[in-house]
Amino acid sequence: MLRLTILTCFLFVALSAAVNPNWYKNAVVYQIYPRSFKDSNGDGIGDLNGITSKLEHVADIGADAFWLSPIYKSPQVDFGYDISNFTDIDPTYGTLADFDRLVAKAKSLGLKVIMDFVPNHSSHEHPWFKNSIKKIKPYDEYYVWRNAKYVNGKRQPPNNWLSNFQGSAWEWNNDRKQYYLHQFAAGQPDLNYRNPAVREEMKNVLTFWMNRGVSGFRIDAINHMFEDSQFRDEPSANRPDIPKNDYDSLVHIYTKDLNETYDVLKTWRKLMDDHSAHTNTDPKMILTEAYASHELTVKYYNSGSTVPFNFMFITDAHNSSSAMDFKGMIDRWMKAVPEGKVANWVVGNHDNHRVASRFGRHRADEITMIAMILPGIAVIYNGDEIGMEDRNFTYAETVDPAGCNSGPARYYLRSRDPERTPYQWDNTTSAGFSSNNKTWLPVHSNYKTLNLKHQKAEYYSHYQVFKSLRSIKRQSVIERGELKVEVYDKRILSISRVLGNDTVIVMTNRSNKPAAVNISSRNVPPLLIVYAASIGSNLRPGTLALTNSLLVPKESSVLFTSLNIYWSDHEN
Ligand SMILES: *[C@@H]1O[C@H](CO)[C@@H](O)[C@H](O)[C@H]1NC(C)=O
Ligand SMILES: *[C@@H]1O[C@H](CO)[C@@H](O)[C@H](O)[C@H]1NC(C)=O
Ligand SMILES: *[C@@H]1O[C@H](CO)[C@@H](O)[C@H](O)[C@H]1NC(C)=O
Ligand SMILES: *[C@@H]1O[C@H](CO)[C@@H](O)[C@H](O)[C@H]1NC(C)=O
Ligand SMILES: *[C@@H]1O[C@H](CO)[C@@H](O)[C@H](O)[C@H]1NC(C)=O
Ligand SMILES: *[C@@H]1O[C@H](CO)[C@@H](O)[C@H](O)[C@H]1NC(C)=O
Ligand SMILES: *[C@@H]1O[C@H](CO)[C@@H](O)[C@H](O)[C@H]1NC(C)=O
Ligand SMILES: *[C@@H]1O[C@H](CO)[C@@H](O)[C@H](O)[C@H]1NC(C)=O
Ligand SMILES: *[C@H]1O[C@H](CO)[C@@H](O)[C@H](O)[C@H]1NC(C)=O
Ligand SMILES: *[C@H]1O[C@H](CO)[C@@H](O)[C@H](O)[C@H]1NC(C)=O
Repeated sequence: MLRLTILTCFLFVALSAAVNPNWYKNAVVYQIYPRSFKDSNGDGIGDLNGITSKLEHVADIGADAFWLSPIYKSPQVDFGYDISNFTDIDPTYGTLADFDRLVAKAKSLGLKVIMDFVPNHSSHEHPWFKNSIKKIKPYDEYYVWRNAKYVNGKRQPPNNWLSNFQGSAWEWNNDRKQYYLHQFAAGQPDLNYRNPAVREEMKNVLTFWMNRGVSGFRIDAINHMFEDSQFRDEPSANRPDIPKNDYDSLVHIYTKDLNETYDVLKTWRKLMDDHSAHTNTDPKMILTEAYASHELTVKYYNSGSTVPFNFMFITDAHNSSSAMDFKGMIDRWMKAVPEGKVANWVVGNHDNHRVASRFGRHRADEITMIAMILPGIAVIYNGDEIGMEDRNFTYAETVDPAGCNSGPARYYLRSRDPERTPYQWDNTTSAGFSSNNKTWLPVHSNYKTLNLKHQKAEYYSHYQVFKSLRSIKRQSVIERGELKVEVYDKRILSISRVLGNDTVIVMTNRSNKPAAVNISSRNVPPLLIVYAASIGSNLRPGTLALTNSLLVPKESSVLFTSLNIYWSDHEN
């Protein structure tokens, strides 16, 4: 008896330590925006202990991993994307000990932690930059310094490059008597990746966090890492409609997507693979952010990225996209994913308007539905699982530098505050986000009815839809089934997955009229069942549907499955 127990224990340990090389292939990755997730100390700003206290929710909605927007030490010029110490936690969010507790709890819930990594620049308050200004070795060449150009005796930046946050990308430093490059805020000097010492420093940063239990990195704006070594002027985009100092007024051929980026990424992939091999842990996930062309995005796959973010549903799809447009986009992506790699579908993030606001409230679940039944990884922004919406901001309320720097006439085109408001947990003070009634960004006024607690109590809500989508994503038909993307009646987008007798179909009505589709001549069972439907469609889960007249209510989406799938999911 004792021997059996020992044997069982041994087996259990052996099993739990087993590496799962495929863990990410059908994963849901959840983005947490720490400032807005949960405030534990009443200062009105979210923090690590707040996140730790809410990890049960992340596990409940079935995330496999979550990525944290930056929590590093930072003067918060760009809310944490300006880092003054890459191996420390900002006191606003907590301490390294808090971080260790967060990782331990995540592990106990089976969740992997992914850190945001902001390699292109540091804060101007980083000791490296302070030493670089004074030309103290080895820091003198840690940043991109250039001499001024003098035109008619007047000091000018070395070239015409523009910052993503408007205006010249060069800032004069009066101590060093040179300009430094900043592709974002002036408080975010770009690191010089042509310097091997900088590349080594950044590898040490990655190792520091992996040793603390981190399972991967989301690499911010990776395509801005290198600039032209000859510092040539960028050509005009010929856009008379936008101001001359707007980032979009130039074509960024010398400051974006340079080939050297891919080589650095390969060295990071190797570093992470070696770490996993030494520690006998699951492969690390690398997510890369690059608002780049389709072809370039795909190049990141071959340089070690697990998830070169597919922003198709953010940048290409919009409210008025037709069923045919959707089919075109999805087919193009599926074709581009290299053999052996997995597709990914980003529903939303902290830099873009919320999905419920981009597509309209009644379509809040549509993109998630599509993302969850397509093959590969779904990336979800916190709050989208309950259909949170953008909040309107006045210029005076705006705090995002991208908005503030654009001025009162244009701030709303650039500001990312609307999608960053605090998470709506319940209907108490500040939506349960904070005990403080004043929060760093105001809570959306709709929180009394739009909140997690309310939706959990409802029979049918965005939360319930999300849960059922997560549940179906675990089925092998989603993991391995054949994919077909079709258009019926010019208006209905149909995405189906078939594996043996298992059938899953999402039908989405891209028009404003209801439609009945007859797909009985296709290779599908004659009888399907409604598994989930858009909130507001009045279609109840469990309703039977004949394949020869599938009703898709106006402006909504329905997820049908074969009966065997439905029953296998509902029997317990
Ligand atoms: C960053 O913070 C760590 C604490 O984790 C500290 O030991 C280190 O000296 C700091 N590094 C710099 C460059 O300030
Ligand atoms: C970048 O690499 C590709 C091949 O991978 C090559 O065709 C191209 O010319 C390179 N671009 C530059 C500017 O070197
Ligand atoms: C999307 O289009 C529908 C009409 O089809 C409209 O009612 C709705 O307001 C639009 N939503 C957004 C966010 O533009
Ligand atoms: C937000 O502002 C836009 C543009 O001014 C307006 O159309 C919209 O109705 C506003 N929404 C809310 C919820 O106030
Ligand atoms: C807040 O929600 C609770 C249920 O969670 C409900 O009983 C109560 O009436 C709500 N209060 C308001 C003001 O909406
Ligand atoms: C916030 O709380 C303070 C103190 O309880 C109170 O005086 C104030 O009116 C409240 N403000 C709002 C907007 O609820
Ligand atoms: C499909 O269903 C039929 C009838 O129920 C059954 O005979 C067959 O074995 C099933 N096929 C698979 C691949 O499960
Ligand atoms: C559906 O299509 C099939 C095959 O084309 C046809 O036989 C059937 O009559 C159609 N059913 C309806 C209700 O239109
Ligand atoms: C540089 O920083 C900006 C602003 O935070 C960010 O958007 C961009 O992606 C970063 N680039 C790299 C290569 O990290
Ligand atoms: C799509 O929605 C429109 C209006 O919202 C409706 O008229 C049309 O019948 C719907 N199509 C289907 C197939 O349900």
